[in-house]
Amino acid sequence: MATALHNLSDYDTEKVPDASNMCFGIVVAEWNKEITGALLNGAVSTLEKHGALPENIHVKTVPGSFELIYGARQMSLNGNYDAVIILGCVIRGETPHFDYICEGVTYGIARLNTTSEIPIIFGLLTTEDLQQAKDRSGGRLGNKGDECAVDAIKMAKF
Ligand code: RBF
Repeated sequence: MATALHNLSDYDTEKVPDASNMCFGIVVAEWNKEITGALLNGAVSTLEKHGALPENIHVKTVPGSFELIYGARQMSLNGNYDAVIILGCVIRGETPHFDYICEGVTYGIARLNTTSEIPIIFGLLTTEDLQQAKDRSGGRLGNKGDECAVDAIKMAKF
């Protein structure tokens, strides 16, 4: 999570491996589309900045964050990817759904990482309000999509 001391887009470019021979899957949730679209733009542009070819970045959409687990699993089984990134945004509402969805996705993606042959990178923003989500999707605290792209490249190399 971004803090006042950590900008999500701030990283040492020297320490990022070359991604020109890597292939990435990205699963993005349609809920809070304005935010997830900005996360996606950040992830794709950062992957490309480090050499990934546009034809080697495949994007699939799912309705909501809960479906990111299934989407990531399908992409991981596909066999064509070096890493998969999930991108979603859950904003706390007036219902307990926030906690259920956040816990469900966190557990589902964590579990997938123990069974999948490839790393699944966790790009789920869980915020109190829309402003916090904007701050972390290209606003004053950078872009979680950038961070996920860098992590995906590093983990693909790992
Ligand atoms: N999906 C999100 O990605 N972000 C949300 O903030 C979000 N809020 C939800 C709130 C409620 C009350 C419900 C029922 C669903 C919400 N979803 C949200 C959708 C959820 O991830 C999933 O797509 C649906 O529950 C269908 O499985």
